[in-house]
Amino acid sequence: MSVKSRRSLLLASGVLLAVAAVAVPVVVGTASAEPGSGNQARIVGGNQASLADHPYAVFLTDAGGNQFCGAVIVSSTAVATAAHCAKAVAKQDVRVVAGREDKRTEDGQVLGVSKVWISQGYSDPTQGDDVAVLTVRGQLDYRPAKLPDSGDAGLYAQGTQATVLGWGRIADGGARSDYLRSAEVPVVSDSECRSDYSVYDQKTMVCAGYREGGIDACQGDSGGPLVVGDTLIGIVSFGDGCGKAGKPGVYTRVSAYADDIKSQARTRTLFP
Ligand code: 4AZ
Repeated sequence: MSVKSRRSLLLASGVLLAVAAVAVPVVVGTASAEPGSGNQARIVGGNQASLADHPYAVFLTDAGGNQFCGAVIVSSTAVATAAHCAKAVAKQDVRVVAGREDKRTEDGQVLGVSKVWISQGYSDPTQGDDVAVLTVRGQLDYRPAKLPDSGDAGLYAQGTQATVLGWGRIADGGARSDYLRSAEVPVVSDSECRSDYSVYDQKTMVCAGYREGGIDACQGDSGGPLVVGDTLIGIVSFGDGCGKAGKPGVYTRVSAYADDIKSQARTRTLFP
């Protein structure tokens, strides 16, 4: 593996470290690097997003209440997240927090986890298969995201504008966000992402971001949704830093796992 690949690997394991430190990510933006101007600039200070628009966006905390990852509601009993998030904290210590835009409040609901499914073959975010489904104890009261079907292949076309959501860092190495944030990022072509990341695998990953950087997911956003409308096309997985030119965010390609996620979303545990 190249030095760069190893660097990505280290970065990808940042979330695990972040759990110990206190979660990280969120959506990043720097004024200088922003394409165009106008409303894009609002992401800089943190483009606050509304759960009324994205009710399926949830976050994960450890037993101490520290947010360490994002996740996305896929049914009344399940959330999808990144495999590296599901492995970061023991099942009995994970809490799913839904309906809470501002981490400092007690809004919404906090549910434990009765079952963890991790994609077979997962070893590290840079190797793909970075997806997991958590079955919750009880019922989620918020609307799920839609999963892509065969008719949604076009959503992965280069230039499709997608929305990434999270409570992670608002700058590389910066502070976590208390509020849900969102950013609009275009899908990057497979050929471009392959030249940006030697580890890129177009079957299991999809990239999104601007060539010039500036708008991106960051540590703590891992596991959270990349949507087009209400359709989940990606799950925040890894990247070389946040918002760096030529280093778009890498997401789990949800279409490759939609059947697995759907079957897990139907899971009912009799004695959770
Ligand atoms: C992380 O460490 C992470 N810029 C998540 C997303 C990105 C980079 C790092 C994408 O969780």
